[in-house]
Amino acid sequence: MQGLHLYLGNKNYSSWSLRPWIAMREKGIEFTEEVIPFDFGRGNPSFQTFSPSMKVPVLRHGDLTVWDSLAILEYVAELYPQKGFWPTEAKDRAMARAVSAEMHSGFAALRAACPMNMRRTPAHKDIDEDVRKDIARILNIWRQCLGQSGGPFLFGSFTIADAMFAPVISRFDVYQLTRDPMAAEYGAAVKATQAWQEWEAAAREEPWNVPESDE
Ligand SMILES: N[C@@H](CCC(=O)N[C@@H](CS)C(=O)NCC(=O)O)C(=O)O
Repeated sequence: MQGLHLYLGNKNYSSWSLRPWIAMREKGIEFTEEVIPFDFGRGNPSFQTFSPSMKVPVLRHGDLTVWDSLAILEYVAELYPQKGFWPTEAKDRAMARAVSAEMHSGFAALRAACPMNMRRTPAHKDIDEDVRKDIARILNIWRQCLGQSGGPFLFGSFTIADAMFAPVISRFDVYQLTRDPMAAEYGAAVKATQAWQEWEAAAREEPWNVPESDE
């Protein structure tokens, strides 16, 4: 089998890149990676050499190109069925897919108001009602999943659902969006993973700054 190659945006800012990366790393999948920094405002023209959508992340596997975070995660879950990317029980799997899809297609207000910026010095940001609703919904999802599974991850062990919410954990921290102890405990479990720590260390080392995301 040819190797998996993941194209990523800046680790500090690219929430969609974090999702497949953290799951693949946490599950011990071998892959090579390439960070292609954004060029905000103009878009990065070099994205066109590997990304049909001009966005990251992109997974290259031989002659296959997969250009969407959730599609990448589904593909690696199929390649490595024994790795537990999804929960083993069909009902848990259905719920994990539902919350992952909800994250993938939703929470636009939170994403727009609080872009991922792992290096941001934690400080409270004033938010509007729409962002408040997004936060409340995310907390409900986490409470329901953790209540059913018993934690420490949403479905017991680390799955794609945790990867999909990983950027939210960073946003909750750096914009100080909640004091909910359940969220703090769940966030701590994800941040304690080797994969999170590696990603965050790399994000802190990056030389690029995107001023509009640094507010
Ligand atoms: N639905 C896509 C969204 C990908 C996306 O929006 N990526 C952003 C970075 S996090 C991007 O490439 N932006 C560059 C641009 O729009 O020029 C996915 O899930 O992968």
